[in-house]
Parts: sequence; structure tokens; C-alpha cells
Amino acid sequence: MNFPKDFYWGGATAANQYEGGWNLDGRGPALTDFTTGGSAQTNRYLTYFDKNGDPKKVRTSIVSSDIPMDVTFAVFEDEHYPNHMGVDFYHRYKEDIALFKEMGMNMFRMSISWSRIYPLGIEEAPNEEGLAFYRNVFEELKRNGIEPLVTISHYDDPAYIATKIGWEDPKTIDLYFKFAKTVMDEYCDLVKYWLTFNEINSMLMLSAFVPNYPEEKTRLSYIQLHNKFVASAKTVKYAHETYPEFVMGCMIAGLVNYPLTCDPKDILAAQEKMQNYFWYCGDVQSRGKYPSCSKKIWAQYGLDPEFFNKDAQLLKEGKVDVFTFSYYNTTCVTTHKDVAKDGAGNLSMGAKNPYIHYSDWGWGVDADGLRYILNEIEDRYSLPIMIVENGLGAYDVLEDEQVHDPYRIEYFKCHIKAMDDAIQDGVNLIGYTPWGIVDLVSASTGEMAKRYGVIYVDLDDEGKGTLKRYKKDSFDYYANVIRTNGKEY
Ligand code: BGP
Repeated sequence: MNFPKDFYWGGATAANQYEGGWNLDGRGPALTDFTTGGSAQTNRYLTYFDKNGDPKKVRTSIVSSDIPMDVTFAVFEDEHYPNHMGVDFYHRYKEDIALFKEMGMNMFRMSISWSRIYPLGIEEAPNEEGLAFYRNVFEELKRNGIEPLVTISHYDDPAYIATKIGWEDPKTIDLYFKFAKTVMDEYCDLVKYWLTFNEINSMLMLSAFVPNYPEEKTRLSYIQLHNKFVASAKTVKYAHETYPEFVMGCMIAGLVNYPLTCDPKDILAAQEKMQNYFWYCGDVQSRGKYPSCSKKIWAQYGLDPEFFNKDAQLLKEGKVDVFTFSYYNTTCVTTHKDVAKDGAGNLSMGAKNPYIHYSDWGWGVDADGLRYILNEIEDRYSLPIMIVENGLGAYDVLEDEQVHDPYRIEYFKCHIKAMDDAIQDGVNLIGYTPWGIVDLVSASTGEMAKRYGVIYVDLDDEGKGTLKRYKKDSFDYYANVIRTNGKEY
């Protein structure tokens, strides 16, 4: 057993999938109030009231700039929209935190809904009721000996900013920074661990994995991403200058690419994917500068290097203290069209790996890949590392108030073993917060059916259920891992 004695064992969530209370106490509309679940949501509709108070219907998952975002939104009873209620952490945080404590968790990852603090994103003063909610949650966590790990922005930009301004406009950098500064100042007595953006490299996901993705869109993504890097660096710099005790982190989607064959062309193709998609972002946030491959990428998309280089000093000053990432699966890259079988599932758009198995959603389960990427990150950055998302999305069945989920326990076992081995390899791993520790709304499907939790929530895809929490078998399993600090997994 190699886990250090002060290892963080926790669980992870995000406001837009967990919290609910979407229109309560002054919260404004967020991007994710409209877009969750991509194609799964195309038949859902939202109603908003226009300036004259007349109801208007819009199709969700399409955030059109024609929708006025400074209006009131309403959902009619027959228009259930999953993120709006999440699993009601907004009203049940005490109950959930009590379960976390019972499990022995000493860290809890959550995010702050930007539009709960600044409803449109552009206001001068923050929404006091929004601030009070998170203060109550953080105080409750502290009372229970649980360290909050806070993602400042997890996919839920205020809808007004997303549709009327956008990350391509540097104004958004200032709006984000105002939000980040507000919450860091407000909770500096309660929160020490902060992540600036969830999976910042997800902005490149479509360009990296969708064949023939329009170049123009990729170009825009690189511009928007750069502005996010600047916003992140400003935030980290401010935190370091103002609160030296803060630990600031990046958060990168850890999709690992392997070459499908030993053809050197495949090796190069896989390396390029990792450079363009993973290290490109990891380097800016952890080394404070773009990697050498950037020049080639910018040239490929006709981007002016000066746009990126003008912020070099700030990026250097905004280096993070801890490298955090999500890890679910690996995928294969090949130049051999004949041997490539399409992967299924939204994160597995490469070729299928015959040596691993796949989840019901086509995500490749590969614990060795975790050990592999942990070693790579260690070698490249020499920073403390946390795995802030990991887990198996599966169909669970509640029967006689019990959920038997041996498949999830199996998943935990091999991934925790991989962590143990990686620590022995020399990796400075300091924490693990598996995803959706309480069942919550899936980001890719927008539904409840894809569950990750060790705590079951009685809620179905149509929003029916008591919202009651039940401990799954994996709850006891994980509690024992924590109790023995990873000796028994
Ligand atoms: C990550 C996101 C999370 C979470 C997770 C699982 O990419 O940061 O928000 O949802 O993936 O994804 P899904 O819910 O689609 O299974």
C-alpha cells in the first residue's frame, strides 16, 4: 500500500448536473439550462416569458442568439428538463454531506453556478442569496471535516454571456475574473483548493475527434480557449498574490490516445493527438507557456502567433500548483482505415481497442491507461496530481431499497490499484474524487439512467421519483477503502 497518509479521498459533482434550484433565489439562466445532453435533448422545449409577459417556446439544446437571455424562463409541468432540478442538492446538501461524512470522505469537489452569483454575468454586484447558499454548503462541509475542492466554472457560463458576448470577446475574460475574484474573496476562509475551469481542453474535443470538423470552427475554438487560459492565469495570479495558502489547479479531460498498431505512422498520429489535445492545454496551465507544437497548429489554422504571444508574461505568472484531470477511458488512433473499427460513445470516437472492454455507453475501461497517463504527467510537470473525475457510468437497479453494483466495485478496484502502482512508480498523487459520487444528471445524455454514484438517487429520466438517497453496495466498498487509506481495495 502506497497511499500517503494525508491522501484526499473524495467525490466529485458539478452544479449544473447536481444542484437544481435553477430558477430560485435570483439565479439567472445558464448555458447548461438549455444544452445538456446534446442530441438526447433535441425534443425538449423550454418556455420563456418575453418582455410583454407573453410565453414563448424554444427548443432546447440549440442556444440561439435570437433568444433574449434577459427574460424570465419557466418550465411547464410536462416539460421536464433534467438539469433544472439536478438531484436537488440545493435543498438536500445537509443530507448528502452527512452521507459523505459517514463514508469517511475528506474532500468534496463541487462547482459554483456562475449565474447564481451573477445572473446574467454582467451585473455590478453579486446576488447575495447565491453567495449565502454556497457559504452554507462550505460551512456544512467544514463542520463535517470535509475539504471543499471548488471548480469555479464547470460548463455553465451564464446564458447571456454565452449567447451575447462569447469567449472570443476579451470582455468575457474580465467578467469571468470578476466572478472568480468575488467567490475567492467571499470564501477565502472556507475554501483552499480551486480549479479554474472544468476540462478546459474539451473546447478542442470536436476538432480533435470529429472527422472533417469545419476549420473555421476549430480556429474559433483556439481563440476562445486562449481567452480562457488568460482568464485562468489572471485568477491564479490574483490568488497567489492575495491568498498564498490557496492551491490552484487546472482541470484537463484526460482522454489518452494509443497508437492502434506499431506502424510508426500510427505512433506519430497518436503522439500528435496527445500534443494537440492534451499537452497543449496542460503545458499552458502547468508550465506557463505554449508547447513547441503550437506554432505548427496556429499556422495550420491561419492564426496569428502574436494573438497568443501577447499574453506570454501573464501565462507565466498564472501557473497552477496542482495538476488535476478527469480519467474515464482511452482510445486508439490509426492511419489504417481498414483495421479501424469505429468506437461508440461520445468520448470514444477513435478505433476500438481489442484488449480492453467497453461500458454500456461505449467508453473503454482501461485502468492501466490511468497508471500510464499518471506517469506521463508526473514526468512532464513534476506537480502534485489529483484525479478529480473517474468512474463507471452504468444502469443500476433499485430493489428492496438496495442496489447491487459489483461492476462498479470492480471498476474501482482496478483503478485504485492503478493509482497505488503509479504512486509506487514515483507519481506524486495526492487525491482522488470519483465522479458523480451521488447519482446525478449525465452531461452527455442529459438523463439519469447513466449513473456513477455510490449513492443512488430515486429519480428517473422524466423527473419522477422521490429523490430519496440509498447507499449502493459500492458505498460500503469505498468507505472501507477510505477507512484503510487504500490498504484494502
Ligand atoms: C466529464 C464532465 C462531467 C461528467 C463526466 C461524465 O467530461 O466533466 O461533467 O458529466 O464527464 O460524463 P457523462 O455524464 O456524459 O457520462
